[in-house]
Amino acid sequence: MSDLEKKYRTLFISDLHLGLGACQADLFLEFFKTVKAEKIYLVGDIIDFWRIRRKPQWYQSHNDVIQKLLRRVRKGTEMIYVPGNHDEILRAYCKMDIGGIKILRNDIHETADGRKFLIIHGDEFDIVVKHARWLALLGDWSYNVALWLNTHFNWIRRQAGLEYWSLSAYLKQRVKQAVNFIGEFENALSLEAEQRKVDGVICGHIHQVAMKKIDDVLYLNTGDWVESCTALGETFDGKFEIIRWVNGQSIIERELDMQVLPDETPVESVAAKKPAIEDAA
Ligand SMILES: [Mn+2]
Repeated sequence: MSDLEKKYRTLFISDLHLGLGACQADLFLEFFKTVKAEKIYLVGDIIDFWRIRRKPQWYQSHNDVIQKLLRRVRKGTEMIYVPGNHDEILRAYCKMDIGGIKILRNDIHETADGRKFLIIHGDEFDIVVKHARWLALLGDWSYNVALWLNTHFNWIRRQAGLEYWSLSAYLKQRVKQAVNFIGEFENALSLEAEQRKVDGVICGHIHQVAMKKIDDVLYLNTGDWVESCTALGETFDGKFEIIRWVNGQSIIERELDMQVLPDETPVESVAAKKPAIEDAA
């Protein structure tokens, strides 16, 4: 059994949506057995309180997930919970320690190689993303107004008994525009990292796993456990890995593999790798 375990310095998980029928809790449990970590970040939407409030779909496997997480804490794993919009109720308890899990509104994580990453769920930028084109025309101040609105607009909606407006839900309804919105989301989060003078951002929310360089920032998205079954790991040398749980095993995409950018590759080595006859395939 133990030879199946992989140990990470840090593990990042988001968008489990416990309490939602579509939550892949069983697959998560399978995956979780195979990994260990010194520190685990829960990057929001772990418990789907919206769903629970209306029509809970809570299964034994959902209890098991919570118990397995708490068990790791008891065994010495440091655990930090950065709530998202579906578990925003926990945002009222920031800086509290619940069962050994520390709740933070957002955080800065330092990797083993000394880089700093902003840890944030990402829904904070929903309104900014939806109106990105207008905001670009209106200038800098409008960006801050939109961030402010994002909190208050949804507070008003909640008072009116309406659902939280969320980008991720919106994306699913507007498939054709989804690609644009994902791009805008990634840009907004990267800009935030840049403004906070950190090396990158680790977020969730849009259920789109990613590891990409945007300008000087490394944008990382943990994905989700509703559709894609993905997580993010930091190795002991401070590099990131996207982990996709597919057919009972982890398919890994390493940060080291994406480091070689075309314009940094010496011309000779490109030429050397290129087959003589290009249309051979
Ligand atoms: Mn979310």
